[in-house]
Amino acid sequence: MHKKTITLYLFFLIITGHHIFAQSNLITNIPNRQTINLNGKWQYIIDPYETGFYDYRYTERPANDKDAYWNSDVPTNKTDKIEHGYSDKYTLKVPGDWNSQDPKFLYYEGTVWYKKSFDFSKKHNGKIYLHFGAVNYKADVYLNGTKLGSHKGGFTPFNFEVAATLLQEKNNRLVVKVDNKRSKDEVPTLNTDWWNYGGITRDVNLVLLPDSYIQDYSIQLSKAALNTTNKTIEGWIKTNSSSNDLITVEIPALKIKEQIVATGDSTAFKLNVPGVKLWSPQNPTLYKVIISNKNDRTEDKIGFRNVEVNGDQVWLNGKRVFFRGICIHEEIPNGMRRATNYKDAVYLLGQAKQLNANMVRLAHYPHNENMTRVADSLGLLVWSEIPVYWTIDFGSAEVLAKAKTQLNEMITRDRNRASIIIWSVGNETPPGEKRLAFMSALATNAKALDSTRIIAAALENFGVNGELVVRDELGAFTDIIAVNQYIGWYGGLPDNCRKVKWAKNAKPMFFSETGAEAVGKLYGDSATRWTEEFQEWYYKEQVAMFKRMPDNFLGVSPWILNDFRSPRRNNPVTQEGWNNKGLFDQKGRKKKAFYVVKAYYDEMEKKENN
Ligand code: GCB
Repeated sequence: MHKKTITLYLFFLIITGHHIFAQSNLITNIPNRQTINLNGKWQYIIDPYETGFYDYRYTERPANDKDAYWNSDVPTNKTDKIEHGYSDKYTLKVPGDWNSQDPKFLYYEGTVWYKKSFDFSKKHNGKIYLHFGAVNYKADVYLNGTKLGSHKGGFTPFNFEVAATLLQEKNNRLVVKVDNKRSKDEVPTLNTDWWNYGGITRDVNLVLLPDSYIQDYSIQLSKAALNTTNKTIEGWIKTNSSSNDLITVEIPALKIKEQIVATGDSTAFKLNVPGVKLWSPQNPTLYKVIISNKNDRTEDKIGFRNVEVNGDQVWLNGKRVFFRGICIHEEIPNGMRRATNYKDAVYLLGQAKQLNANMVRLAHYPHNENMTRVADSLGLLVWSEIPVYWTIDFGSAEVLAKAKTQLNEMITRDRNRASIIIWSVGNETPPGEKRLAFMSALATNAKALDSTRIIAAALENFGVNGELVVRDELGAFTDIIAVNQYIGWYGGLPDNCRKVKWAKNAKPMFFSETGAEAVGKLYGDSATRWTEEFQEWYYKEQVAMFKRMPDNFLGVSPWILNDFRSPRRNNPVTQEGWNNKGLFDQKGRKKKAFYVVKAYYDEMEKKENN
């Protein structure tokens, strides 16, 4: 790069916070686009030594190396020696993790090559993208031997443009090298309390678009709208080109049909919507919104609501809201697998509804898009988080860039989901100077990407100073003080809650976690750890403490909805690879503690309605 260009480029990086790997062309609203779905059975090769990628000197194989696993495995003549092959003997379901699909994958961390053959009718005039909902963790993608690109980050979407000339009518060979090895300088890092499910865990689609198309948009209720009788919505539309496009925004139920002249690749607009019904947990009204230009048309369902921090409270649509929350991992315990599809989302969020929750914390990474879309339609408020968890390498600029990329991809995918009210930049990161610089940069970046939502991080540091105070400096950069506390599980017994008095601080205060383990159907007296009675006691003491919280108490999201898999949990009697803090057990049965939390939530709901 020319020196001046480099300077300009670095300046661009600094002012925008974007990293070189950030996807500038991420296409949103994929579920409602014209697509060719590539889910289903994919052939695979398990490759722990990465033989398909490196030769015996551990040098990356050249593009046309016949031993590279992205190249054809079909011999052209009988003397050919080919030492790899894709076969119907070895297939994996996409979307899905590999761990749950064959016992040999249970603990596997490394490379698996996926291959899908597909036909493509060449009738499409326009642009073609290959879109992945997510691949954990690194994906190298090859089509008919040509590398389309790579992506890192196990929980966010990415897409590559596919030249029409690369596609053939029959038997296209799509190969993805998936590597889920953990690494010190990735996000998350080596250390987590969840299963490192590998694979193409979300949908794969070819997206067919015209040459000039609607790439992305933001449509929200205007911040000021609540104080006026004349409500407005505002936002922007991003097309793939900056040509003078005429864009139409329609909301049929509100009798809105407005034309907007595009003024660049991102065009702002504002519309009066006097009769708009606001989205809320009680009435999760969604409107059909159609955005089109001469050639493209995309339809979405969007809710309009306002969320704000008002002093030491959170307000939703101008009224105080209390979070009756619950934390959720993207996992179906009964199948010991990643949750992937619409049915899974309905199941998990249905469990949250049974608890009478109005809020879910999707821990500790962005969940699949079904979750946030179903949350929209069920009226569940959502906390969405990037996997900046525990001991990330806070001193590294590259790691910060990776975290920012994931933040950007999370927000880009989901900024039109009314359910999402909180972007979280991380969980239980240990205080220190480098960490504060890292985490505050993320919080600032999140605000810059979306100033309409609450920015949070789950903190954990509190100490006694007469009263319990949260001592984390990161709290100065977040809109609420969210803290994980396990008083009565980690250290002491549940009645320790009685000795505690939490100090009031100037911001809304949320317990982003609290929990205790219980083995489903293990009964005993409440003083015996691991029994359902112990967990029940824990929650009784916690609830009594909640009721004594200062009046800036915003609510709680207990840890956790379901028992979940974790390789850190090795008690051979009570854990065996499970973290059993669920309110539902491994088989989906309600534990006794479920009813304690539910009763509290029923009471809080009644209070809110009075
Ligand atoms: C926490 C973590 C969560 C763990 C949980 C536990 O504080 O945020 O990821 O799984 O505690 O069970 O210890």
